[in-house]
Amino acid sequence: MRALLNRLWPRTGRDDRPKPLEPEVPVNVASIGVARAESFPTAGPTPWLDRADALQQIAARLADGSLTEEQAALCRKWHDDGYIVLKRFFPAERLASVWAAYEAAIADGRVTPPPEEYEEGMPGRVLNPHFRVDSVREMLADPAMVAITDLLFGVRTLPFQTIMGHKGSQQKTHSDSIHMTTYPQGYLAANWIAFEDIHADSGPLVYYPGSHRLPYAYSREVGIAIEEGRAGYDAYHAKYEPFIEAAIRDNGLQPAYFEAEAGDVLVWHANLLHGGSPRRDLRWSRKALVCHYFAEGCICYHDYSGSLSHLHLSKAVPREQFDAAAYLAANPDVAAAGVDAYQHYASYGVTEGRRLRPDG
Ligand SMILES: O=C(O)CCC(=O)C(=O)O
Ligand SMILES: [Fe+2]
Repeated sequence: MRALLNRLWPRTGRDDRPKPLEPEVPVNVASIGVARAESFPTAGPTPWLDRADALQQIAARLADGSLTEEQAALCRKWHDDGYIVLKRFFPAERLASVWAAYEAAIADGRVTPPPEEYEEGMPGRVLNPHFRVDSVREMLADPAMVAITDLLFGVRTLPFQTIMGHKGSQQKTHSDSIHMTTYPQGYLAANWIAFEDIHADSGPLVYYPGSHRLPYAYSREVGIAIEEGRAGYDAYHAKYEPFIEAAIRDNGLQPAYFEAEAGDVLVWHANLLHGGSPRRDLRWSRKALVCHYFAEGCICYHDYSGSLSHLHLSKAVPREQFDAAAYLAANPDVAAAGVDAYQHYASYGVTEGRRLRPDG
């Protein structure tokens, strides 16, 4: 699959990539006090594969040669079901080396799994290990992977957040839109990478094909006040989770389980319902990395707590004072990825504490 994709998207440089998103109604992040869905205009653009004419658009792009058959098939699947599966996308050697680097980072204390009841060889899930482990960051920013998210949104996408873990999360069914919300709506995608063959009893990822077409359910829709969202997750469990369970029941949605082979990737839509199914046999591990991407140019926030993403809160050096050559010299992986230096810096270099110059 990966070889196929590399042929589909040869690395000819960043100029091949689509442009960043341009919101129809621009919003200045500095003017947003409480970042909840209702604080933003109801304005597009809607992602191209969520529009009513998406299938005609796919056919037209296929006909004019701007999409290959393989790309068109991925786009149709995304439109119809709200997810795609990329079989054997990452080869075994890559998985092994990234996992070994992650384990080494746990062993030497660079990465600290949350304290929880100890299970032999199975520490808890770690948020954003890519801040500390280079090979995880490279996997998040993998050009073939980002080419897929670029295709699905038709605009340039940026790697954003990672979660890595040894075992099933048993996380209740949800849409990521309440946790990683975008303005305009719908410009978030996640990919779930299996690091081993996933056993049916390990608590595989569960997802509901077609659920991406349900109306987005934000805190407002489920009656969670801003004070409740800021106080912790009680209201989430009491109001959001039952709301989603009822939506599944009322719409007759059927679960599917990602019983993946090592290296398979499932990419899900911003509004696809998913979670971690119950671990039926606690002896099975479920090694995986989840990577989240959003469209460059959108505003990313946390509807539940009403806060802007860390990406918008940083005190970044303005573009006029930024020395791109020095930044690329200090960060060779960014230079190798061929991305715009300032965009990289502003979007996540700041929060990762990247150096601006080789000497400082
Ligand atoms: O891995 C899982 O069980 C669920 C992960 C998830 O929901 C997420 O990362 O958004
Ligand atoms: Fe999620």
